[in-house]
Amino acid sequence: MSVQPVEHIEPQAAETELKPPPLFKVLLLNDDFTPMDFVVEVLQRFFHMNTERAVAIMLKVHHEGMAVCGVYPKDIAATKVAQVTEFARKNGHPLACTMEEA
Ligand code: NFA
Repeated sequence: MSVQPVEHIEPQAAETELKPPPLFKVLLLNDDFTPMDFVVEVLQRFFHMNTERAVAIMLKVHHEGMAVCGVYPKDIAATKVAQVTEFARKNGHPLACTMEEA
């Protein structure tokens, strides 16, 4: 097998240039009904936070209306949103989880 000498490789055309994949913020939104303890459990279970950090993020959502739980590539962010939403609904809570480009 031969290796192409680097000086013979054309510079990439503008249209084919590789861009880093976009990242997405996963957000939790406040509501008046979801128990605080449940939100803390969500942050520990799906975002791998310790209790201290999970309580701090839960309180940020409670007081400020929303907070970022994590930043991920698009498919992983979408999976987190789906998992959190399913877990909340199965437990009878209206907790809202969304994503937006970082
Ligand atoms: N605001 C909710 C309550 O007082 C707690 C909550 C925090 C809900 C973060 C959703 C997100 N029970």
